[in-house]
Amino acid sequence: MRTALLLVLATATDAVVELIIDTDLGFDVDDAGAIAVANHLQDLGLCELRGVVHNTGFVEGIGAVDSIMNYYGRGNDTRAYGAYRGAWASSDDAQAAQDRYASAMSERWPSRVAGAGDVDCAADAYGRLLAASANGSVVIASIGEPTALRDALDAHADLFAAKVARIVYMDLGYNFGCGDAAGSDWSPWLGSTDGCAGAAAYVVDHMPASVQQVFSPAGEDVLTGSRFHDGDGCGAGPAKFAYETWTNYGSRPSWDLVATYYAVAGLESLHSTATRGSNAVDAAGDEHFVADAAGPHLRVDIDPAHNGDVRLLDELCAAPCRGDCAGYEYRAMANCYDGHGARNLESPPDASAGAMTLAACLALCDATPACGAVGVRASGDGGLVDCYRKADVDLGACDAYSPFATWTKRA
Ligand SMILES: [Ca+2]
Repeated sequence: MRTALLLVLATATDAVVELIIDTDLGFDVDDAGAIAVANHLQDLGLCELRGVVHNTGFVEGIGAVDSIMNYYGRGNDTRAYGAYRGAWASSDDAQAAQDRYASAMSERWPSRVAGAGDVDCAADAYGRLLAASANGSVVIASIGEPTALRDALDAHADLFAAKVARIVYMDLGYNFGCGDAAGSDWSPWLGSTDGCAGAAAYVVDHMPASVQQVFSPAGEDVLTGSRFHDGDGCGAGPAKFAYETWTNYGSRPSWDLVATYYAVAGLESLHSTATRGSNAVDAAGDEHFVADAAGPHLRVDIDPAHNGDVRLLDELCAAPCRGDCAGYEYRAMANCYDGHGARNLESPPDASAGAMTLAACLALCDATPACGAVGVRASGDGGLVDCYRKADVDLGACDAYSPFATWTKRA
């Protein structure tokens, strides 16, 4: 029997996480998913995405970042961006290898950033973003090679010590080993490791002791993308486009989405456990983690029994929010209607209130006295949803595994 997946978002904590994402978007697609997830988490009131820094020599990478941010209504301040401008992954071959969806994305979804030259260099961007943040408030999701981090740490170690509470690295051989170069001077994917070699060891060794360093190898067995294609398909926008393009309508492990989710929702989210220890990183980027209750580092991973439940990330990418959804709780694949866990409020009862943004649909529910939830499904490919207001919702009695999702008002 197929088990219904009714997934609940992490409960909001008092502190809203001030998030910076440090990404190598382009070669792989999970960076696009991670930025979409962060935008959804901000829509839910769980974080403030202060900035995004791109960390390879792929010129168009930060423009694709801006396409995603624009889609979620957050692309209007290019000072929130930075881009690495050194040698790493900057050759013509490396540019081509990293343009798996980025330039096509920027053609379809507008970006005011044509390339790395339109934004500050990464170290300067870190300096400005950190200087503008409260002490001890910033969490960094490092989901690429730590080249920009190395440059920023070299220039602004004092700001890292003062402003950064935690950094969550998606580590392993691709990111810490400069595109799987494994200590050689050549990545099989991106060519010369000039500009990247030794960056991971430098960053881990030089990060101020006050910054909690967390290593997240998780996500290999959590697949993202299928929700875009199941049944009627869900969602819209540039992240969906990136997954469809990169995976050829398949799915892809969720390393960067998991690390970004941890950065916002904490290390016990996603059925995960953090182990304290000491992680020694050598010049090749190889890691040697030793569990130690008094160690300075944390390594976090998902309970393998729950990999399927972490499909939540897929749902976040598929459900277009784009606005303030903080007063509502998301239930994936729940379809509630007359006789099936809810009372329909539309007229006629099975009609839709119309196609609109999810935020507009929730606002419509707020303005309707009896409304306790909305059911939504993707409406066309413009990022809108068909909106159905509901009363008297009993989620346990709703149909599951449908193209609908239900957002219930928080108590
Ligand atoms: Ca990445």
